[in-house]
Amino acid sequence: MTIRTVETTPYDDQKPGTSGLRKKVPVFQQKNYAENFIQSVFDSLDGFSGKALVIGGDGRYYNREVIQKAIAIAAANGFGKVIVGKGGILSTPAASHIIRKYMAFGGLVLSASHNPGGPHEDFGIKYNIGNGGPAPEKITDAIFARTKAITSYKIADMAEVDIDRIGTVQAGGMTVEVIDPVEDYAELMETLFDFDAIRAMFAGGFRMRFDAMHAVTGPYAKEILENRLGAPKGTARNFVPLPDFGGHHPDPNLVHAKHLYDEMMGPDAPDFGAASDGDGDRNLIIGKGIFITPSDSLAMLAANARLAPGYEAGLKGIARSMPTSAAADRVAEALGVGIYETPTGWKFFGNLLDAGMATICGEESAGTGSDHVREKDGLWAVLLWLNILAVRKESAKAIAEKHWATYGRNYYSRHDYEEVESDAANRLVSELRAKLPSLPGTKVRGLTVEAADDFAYHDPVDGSVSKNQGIRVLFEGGSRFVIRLSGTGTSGATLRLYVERYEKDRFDLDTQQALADLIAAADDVAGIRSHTGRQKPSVIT
Ligand code: G16
Repeated sequence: MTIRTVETTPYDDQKPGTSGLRKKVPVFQQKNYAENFIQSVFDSLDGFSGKALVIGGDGRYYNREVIQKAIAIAAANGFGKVIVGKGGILSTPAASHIIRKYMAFGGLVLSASHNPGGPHEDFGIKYNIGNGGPAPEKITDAIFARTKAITSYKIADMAEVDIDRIGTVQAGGMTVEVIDPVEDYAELMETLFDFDAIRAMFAGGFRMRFDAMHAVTGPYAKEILENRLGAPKGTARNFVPLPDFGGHHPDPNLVHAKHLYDEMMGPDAPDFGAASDGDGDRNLIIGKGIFITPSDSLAMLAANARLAPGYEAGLKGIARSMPTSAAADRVAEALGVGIYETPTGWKFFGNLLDAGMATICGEESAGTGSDHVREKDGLWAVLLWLNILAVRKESAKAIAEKHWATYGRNYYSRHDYEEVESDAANRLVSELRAKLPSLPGTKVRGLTVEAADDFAYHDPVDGSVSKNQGIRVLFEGGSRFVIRLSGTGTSGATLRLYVERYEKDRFDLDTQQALADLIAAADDVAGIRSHTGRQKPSVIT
């Protein structure tokens, strides 16, 4: 086997964001762009010689090409084995599980998550470490530094590997094993949930709709929901993964999964509706007649987790990202377990999970998961809900209403201003940051500011500090708004405004009306409309 060393020039825009490097496909198609990044990943790691690397993606456009490049670069760099999902497919949580189960050194996850796919849409590469989770900042910082200095990459001269045939072959001087992407993951789910109880619920006529949005969860949902749990054929919709997701955004929210929402609010709604995103780590939960926000879902899952066999022993703790509502905090308090507030990004949960400090984690951005893997997991959240519904024998709506009656309700919404001009967005943030010291004690729209800061996270496990993770303005009485710039977009800047208000007694208010004063206060304080030139957000969830 010949190894070629190819000279290259660095790109200056390969900084990994909230979740790996995400760019438009034509950017990735530039000469050596993917090669540079993959080599920079390997150059930032130590001790992988002879070890296994997992490679898989969400099947989006350009997935197959980059998988072949990654295999050849891994071979040239001395990996002993590559484990690839058949067809290049592995959902992000399944990739995390495979890394852990087969004790691989790490993995490359090729995905741009919920972003659209296609020749002019998004692609992404993320490196996950041996615990199965996204690389922590010290590794992503090293990768970025390397991308700016790289002068060559190594690649094996080898024929393309047939990734559509399950089995093991020798190629490029290493072992390449092509695996069924679903089997291991489905087995893991069977160890966590009461499949008999869920099967009995379906047998009793329970109706569910799962929208895979033509993305990676389709084959997982078909196998688990329909084949193993006996849900009627047709329960999983849009289950064939397509390279362009059928031309849609595979983003399970109220905008891109509006058809599901409308069905669930309609007169003949099924009992339960759910959807997952491009790479299978996000989830949308809609009961008959009720949308459950991701923040509420986290709290409700945590409060009821003991009903599932995998969590019978109780939770060690709960972790949520800072912009996620405090609904889970009240559950943690009632359970007498720790609650941890981390920056946005699943990578920040890794240490807490590894240290056994948290069992369940969640984010407002439709991500929920547990210590079974080190990624958020869309289908896991759906199965935990099904397990809870099967045991409690109540509707999702009844469960939500009882939850609020017990803990109170955190009205919550996120407003996204997408593709804002980057300079304008940065100006808004820096002006707001400069204002922070003068805000406490002032009154806006009848609300008194109690505290205002730029969130900094002190990791309780390794002591690392992550600064500037989102601006918080907290009002007396527990309401707040948070402003931060997204780290996952690929064009311009996306400004996110998160608003939250806690109510002890009123649970039937319209969310946007309940939050109207706070939304107006955020605009007064931050000048969102004047800076962005937008009169309203692009997406409200
Ligand atoms: C990624 C991260 C999440 C984060 C989300 C949104 O999710 O894994 O932790 O909450 O992005 O991040 P941002 O607000 O910076 O856009 P995914 O599903 O895109 O991989």
